[in-house]
Amino acid sequence: MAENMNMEKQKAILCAIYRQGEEQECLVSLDELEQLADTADLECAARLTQCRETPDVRTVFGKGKIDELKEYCGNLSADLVVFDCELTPSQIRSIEDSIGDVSVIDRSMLILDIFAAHARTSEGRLQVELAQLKYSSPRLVGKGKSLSRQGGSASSGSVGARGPGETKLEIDRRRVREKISSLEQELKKVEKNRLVMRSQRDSSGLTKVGIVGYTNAGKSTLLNYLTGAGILAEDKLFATLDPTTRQFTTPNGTKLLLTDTVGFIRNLPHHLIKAFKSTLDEAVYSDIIVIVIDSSNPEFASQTQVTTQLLEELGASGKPTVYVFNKCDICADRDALIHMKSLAAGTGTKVVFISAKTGAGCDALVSLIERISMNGKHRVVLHIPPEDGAITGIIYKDGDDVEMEYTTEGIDVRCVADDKLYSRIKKYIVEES
Ligand SMILES: Nc1nc2c(ncn2[C@@H]2O[C@H](COP(=O)(O)OP(=O)(O)OP(=O)(O)O)[C@@H](O)[C@H]2O)c(=O)[nH]1
Ligand SMILES: [Mg+2]
Repeated sequence: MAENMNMEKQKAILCAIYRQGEEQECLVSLDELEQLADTADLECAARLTQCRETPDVRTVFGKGKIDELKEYCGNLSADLVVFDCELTPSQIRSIEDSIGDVSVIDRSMLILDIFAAHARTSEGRLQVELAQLKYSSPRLVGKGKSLSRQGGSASSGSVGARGPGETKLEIDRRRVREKISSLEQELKKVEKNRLVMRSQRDSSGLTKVGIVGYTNAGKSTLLNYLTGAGILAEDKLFATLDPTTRQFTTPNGTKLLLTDTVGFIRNLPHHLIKAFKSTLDEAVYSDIIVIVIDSSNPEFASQTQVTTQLLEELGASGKPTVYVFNKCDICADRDALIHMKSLAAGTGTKVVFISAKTGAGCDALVSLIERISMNGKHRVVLHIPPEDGAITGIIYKDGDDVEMEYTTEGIDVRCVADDKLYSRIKKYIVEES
């Protein structure tokens, strides 16, 4: 976030608990929390973990660990404590009371903060502001945290203080409720626009391709490579929040609509999924789903699982799907990739290896998408002698993308034909792709 570039970074302590035997998962999740913190321009000063079966109802950590956290906060002059698990408002208050003058937030609040900084469209901003009001504001009543910023605008302020609302902390519940319902109404209006745009896209008859995947997998880079969309693509989590759709014409002339969407992440809280339902629906309403996978990330298999599970929850499973193993230019673990490929083959999912950065493999991806979109149809070039001109009526009626050129030697036709039409026009075919 450029606005913080000249400011000293806030120091954060990352905290997590894990059950016996689940330390590894906990560390992976903490690595990701650190990446989230980095995206939010926080410096990770320390990590604290504790093995316990259930979180302490009041303070998540037990008494001894909380004292240790307090000591860390003092010694490291920490500004913020981020818990990887979801915290209740009262847990936040209790932890803050126990550790002194340091703000406490959870993973969801951190993600919301990043969303607030990255939302560009009015729909994105409304979604974030609403989610912040519903989720963060009851949690931001701890000490020292003002709700002084306009929610959704990333102009200034620090993490944990980046709350929604128009007045100070004292904003009363009634006003919050009013604000929520007015935002919901505004959002409904904006969502209507999205529905109109979607139905326009539906009526275009073009195949819709949803580019989905774990955050930072390279979705925007892929859309940029194919269409020159100029979307911000960077080594940060949730660089993209608002979906972008671009038309793309394959070398064979098939027109596709490609949509880049918000990335997925493990433990994405349900309220966030709900808040971003209308944007995530862009993927659900696609005809073909392209799942971009960062094959250079050691966690790519679990990330793919998170993605497919979320797609299932959103109701997008069962569509023709392509696994795109991206970043092959820097991928280290070829054995793991081969293993994934065989797993994918077992489910009937098509697999392509690419580098969206160098463009390697992208041609193969495009022709695969094209083949799926043709769904058994044939793109053909015909030459029809003048005496058989009557067949053009049938081609116009049953064919797609029909182009005809009349010459003295006959009629040159380009079209897309299903099996039935194909068998009738077979003898005129001069080229097929
Ligand atoms: N080496 C290499 N880097 C890549 C490739 N594709 C993307 N990247 C890099 O990976 C980072 C993330 O790329 P994005 O396109 O922003 O990823 P995204 O999936 O859109 O991420 P979010 O919008 O944050 O969910 C950027 O720094 C890209 O330059 C690739 O094929 N090879
Ligand atoms: Mg992106």
